[in-house]
Amino acid sequence: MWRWLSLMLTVDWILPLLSSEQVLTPSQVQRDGRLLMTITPEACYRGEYEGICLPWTGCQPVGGRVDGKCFWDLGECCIFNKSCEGETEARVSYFTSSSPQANAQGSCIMRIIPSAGVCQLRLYLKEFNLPEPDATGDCVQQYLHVVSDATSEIICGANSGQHLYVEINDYTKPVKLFVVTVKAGLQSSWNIKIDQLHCSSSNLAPTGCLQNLRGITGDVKSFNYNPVVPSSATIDGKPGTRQLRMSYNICVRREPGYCAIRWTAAHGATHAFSITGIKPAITDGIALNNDCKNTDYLILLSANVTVGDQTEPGNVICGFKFPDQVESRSFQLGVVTNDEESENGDFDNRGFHLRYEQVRCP
Ligand SMILES: [Ca+2]
Repeated sequence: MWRWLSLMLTVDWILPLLSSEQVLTPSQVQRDGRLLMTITPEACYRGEYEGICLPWTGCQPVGGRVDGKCFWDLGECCIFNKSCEGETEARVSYFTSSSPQANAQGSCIMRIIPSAGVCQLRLYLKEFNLPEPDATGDCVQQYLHVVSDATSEIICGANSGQHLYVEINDYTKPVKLFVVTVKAGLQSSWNIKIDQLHCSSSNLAPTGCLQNLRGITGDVKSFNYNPVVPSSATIDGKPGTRQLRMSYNICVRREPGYCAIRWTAAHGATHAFSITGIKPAITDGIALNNDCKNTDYLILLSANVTVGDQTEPGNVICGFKFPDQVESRSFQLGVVTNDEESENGDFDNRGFHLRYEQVRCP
């Protein structure tokens, strides 16, 4: 309450938005609405959607949809839910496939206008069901293409529950989210929550981390991970890969008093880890270091790899079975899925589903 009151007392531009007697010019509404969305911290929740609590009449002029009252009925809960050709400046918004044009051939575009001082977007894929990549990991039928002034990422496949951070160098440049549809007749669906993260936010991911995990324990899946056989086939008829052809870093936020991370296969199953096919050097499915040349692999720096009762240093991990455990003093997991796979040595890659546990300092 005090926050809102102090805003009302100290910021005189809020008063026109609370008064129905004054008529605002469009530019005033635009400017004041933007300031409101930037500095008013109150969130409101309606079902599974997060909105921003704005003073009366503050929502519709800035392109939101009013969904009930908030803040002891002093404000209205404003939700920014957009689809193709949508644009928003809101701190929290959604990009969905609700438009009839969503699966039409061509591009369905959403533009995010960052507020002053925004350094990153966090995209949470609440729902994300697009076609799988082809047998080599390229997204060819339909994909999400995220473009900021600092980065560009392409994602396809089934990725509900995944997230990614988007770096922004210059907040005056919009970030564009395209869903590009190449093949007609798809029935894809998506609902992406977009959070604008201010440069001073404690929720920022470290620079260079596409994904950022929190908590002492947790798990992580590769994009489009699924333990069943991939649907795409290679030219010799073997199952292709599920992994997207992309290289990125997964970071874990280090909790106070913890010095390392222990990584294991998420459920001990055969298909919790398969990022490389059968190569001569890989007999039991586990391969490390130099045996991972010219293939896809994970990087865990300052790590010890344990298989059975043997523990040895290892930083590069590939194959189709994860070691019993890998303990790393780094809080980053590098994923390298490039185009250097050996011919005929790589197929039926289902990706990875790993569990991590932070290890207390000695
Ligand atoms: Ca592979």
